[in-house]
Amino acid sequence: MKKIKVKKYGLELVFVVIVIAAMIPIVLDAVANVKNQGENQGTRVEISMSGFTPPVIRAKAGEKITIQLVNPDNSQHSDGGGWHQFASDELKIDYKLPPESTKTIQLKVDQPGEYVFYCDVCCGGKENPSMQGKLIIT
Ligand SMILES: [Cu+2]
Repeated sequence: MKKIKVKKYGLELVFVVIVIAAMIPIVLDAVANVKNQGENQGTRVEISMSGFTPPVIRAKAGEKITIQLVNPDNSQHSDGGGWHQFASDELKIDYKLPPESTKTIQLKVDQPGEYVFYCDVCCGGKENPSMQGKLIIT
């Protein structure tokens, strides 16, 4: 009789462990989100020899857009010396990033539409499709 009771308790324990294990990624994700919001680093955009990651940024018209530009390339790169750029003629912005640097910028775009941004200091410049990205304002 006692043995059966122990076995039942064991099954419940396994169930509880499974539920907790399933919740861990959800909780960690929520904690990470809160942390990111607190630091207000915005959308992370990496600019490297392979282009913009991600190449598309979406935002709402009239809202403050925070973008954290990250240039992971070092100055040993022969093409452009590791420098990259985040520029848009339509948005009238032109930021240049030294090798291995990070820069947080803020924008506000009132007019919905698609705005092309590019890097013109490496890899064939802005004519190279991979050195272009798009800011989509809805
Ligand atoms: Cu570049």
